[in-house]
Amino acid sequence: MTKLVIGGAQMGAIQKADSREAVVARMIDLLEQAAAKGVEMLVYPELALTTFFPRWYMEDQAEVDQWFEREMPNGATQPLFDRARDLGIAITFGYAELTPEGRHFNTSIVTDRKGEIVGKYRKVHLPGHVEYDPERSHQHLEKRYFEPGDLGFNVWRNEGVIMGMAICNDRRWPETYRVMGLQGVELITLGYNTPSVNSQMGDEGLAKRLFHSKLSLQAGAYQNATFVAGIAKAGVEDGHPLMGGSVIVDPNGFILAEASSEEDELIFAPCDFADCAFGKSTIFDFARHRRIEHYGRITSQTGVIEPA
Ligand code: CDV
Repeated sequence: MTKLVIGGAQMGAIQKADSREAVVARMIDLLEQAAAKGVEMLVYPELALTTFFPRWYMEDQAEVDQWFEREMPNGATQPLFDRARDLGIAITFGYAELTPEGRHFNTSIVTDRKGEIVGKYRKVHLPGHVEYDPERSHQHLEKRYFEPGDLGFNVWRNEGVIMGMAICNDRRWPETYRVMGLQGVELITLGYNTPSVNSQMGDEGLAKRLFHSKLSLQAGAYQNATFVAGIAKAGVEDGHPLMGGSVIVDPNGFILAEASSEEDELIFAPCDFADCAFGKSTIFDFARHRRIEHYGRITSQTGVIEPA
């Protein structure tokens, strides 16, 4: 069974005016720090290359498209891929993807330790709204700028580990983890941009928001006997605060490493993937214990249907 040192490259704020090149330089700096700590795989946040642009309402599609990448790697990100390959570190990060057919996705990729892309995921659960909402303290327009991912929750054998990806809001949905759990997942990597403030409940408080994030990540890990790395983009972006709280969680749901700042910060943990076996072969031995004859509503029904 494989052992890997997993790192989380939490990133601090990225302002609207910051260039891709400046951001990639920060990502490479985190990569160098990770190499010095023996990290073999490094997880970056959702939409890691730019500010969290879905907070801005835009009507001009050309203005929207400037936040998207038409190919990956590209000129701005090639230095990151090159340095990761030279250091022998697998990486995963999120970016806004514009396909040759003109489709827009909130995407993440994962590489092997040779810098080759081995997997791609497109965010399934898109939060927020389509039109400008004057009732909210800030906008969250993912439903306007992206279409729901069309690739599903796949896993890949990468560096001796069965790994899969999810993005931000996906972490709050048990289905995300279970679909990968049913493919034997041992490591789920996930980047996020979570505003520190609830746009529809201003007095909610940061502690509750951090709790909900960890609760979801820890439950997903435990209930599927998998490691989970949830890594934030944090800090104040053009006046809009994003929370930190990046964690690496083990298959028992315990937090192995946790960020303490809202800035660029490396966290890491040695992970022995043999630790997934006990849960997968006992209490969460799906083949023995799941009762799919009672789970039909999970895939046949979207919203709540209350009894008459
Ligand atoms: N980027 C996100 O998906 N953010 C959501 C917020 C809007 C709640 C999240 O689930 O963290």
